[in-house]
Amino acid sequence: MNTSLRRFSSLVAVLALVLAGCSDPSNEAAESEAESQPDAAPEPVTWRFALEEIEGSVQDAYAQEFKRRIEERSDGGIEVDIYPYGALGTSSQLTEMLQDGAIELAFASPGHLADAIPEVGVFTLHFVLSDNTEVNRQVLSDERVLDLFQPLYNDEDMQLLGIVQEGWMIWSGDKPLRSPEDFKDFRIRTMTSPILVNSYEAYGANPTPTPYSEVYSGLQLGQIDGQVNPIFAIEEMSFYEEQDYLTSARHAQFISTVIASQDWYADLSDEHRELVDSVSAELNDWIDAVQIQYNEERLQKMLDEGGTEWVELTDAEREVFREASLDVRDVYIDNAGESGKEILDTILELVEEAEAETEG
Ligand code: 6CS
Repeated sequence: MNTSLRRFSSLVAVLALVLAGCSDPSNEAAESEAESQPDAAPEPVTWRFALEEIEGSVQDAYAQEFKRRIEERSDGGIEVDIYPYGALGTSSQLTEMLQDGAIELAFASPGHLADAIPEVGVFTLHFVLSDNTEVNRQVLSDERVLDLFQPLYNDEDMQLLGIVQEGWMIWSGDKPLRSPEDFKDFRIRTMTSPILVNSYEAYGANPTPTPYSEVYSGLQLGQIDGQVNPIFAIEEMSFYEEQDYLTSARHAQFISTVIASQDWYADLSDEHRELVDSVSAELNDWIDAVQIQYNEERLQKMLDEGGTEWVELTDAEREVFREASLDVRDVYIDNAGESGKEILDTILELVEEAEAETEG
């Protein structure tokens, strides 16, 4: 997006925040007010945290726990306001607002963010991470991975705070999707980054990148045949109501990243910056347990309701998809260049090491 358009959308966002009646949008304002009235109890500073998902989602659970820990440990000095999906804009708009300093914290999923940072497209490739959640946690928290990504986020005025897994990506459709033949001409909705289109074209599908908010109507109106998301999202966004089958290939985890405005993060006091760092590090393990629970419970809920069938691919069926997915790694490297290749190689190496350790 060009600069004037970005400024315009940020202005609209700031207006939305003011109209929403949020407290003083500026940390500086709150801090200087406290200085000028030494006897008054200092006003808490407000940190705004925008989500790409609705209330009750995995991102919401993360943000609520982030808020609880930050507010408790700052002893009333900080208030975290959470904006669920729909309050401020689409995923890409949230990222732009954060880059312009209109919000302090947000989730940014690679499925949308790879437009701005092609290297994060690595998390949208299939069969790169392990099919073991524990192994993935170890890899995603590894300093080597974070150090490779941090300068790329900084170049885009963002600070990367953590990489979060939200559950296995599940294919929902009007039929089981057991082989690339089943995907032939299948109109599957993907997130908006172009690399996802390549992933599904490799299976013979007809991918349609669309914002999250338009998926349900797309299914309802028959504009798409299916979509791909973790179980909790398929349930809470009601996608399953329009679909007969859920197919699990364990081909990828839904990955999101937790980001802060880089200027805001750099201007924090040492104490507040350490608080942000420690709470986000703690929440990596915490959210893994929560997402597993959410995904299990919501699958049960959908199956109990009836009308949705669960299909689990065999190892042999998965292998056919794995082989079909491999050429897309070259497309990723063409887009993301040397730094993208280094990231892909590092992740593959770390997954192999961690899997060997786990099996050992
Ligand atoms: O499919 C999407 O676009 C969205 N899915 C999830 C689970 N979270 C955010 C993302 O935008």
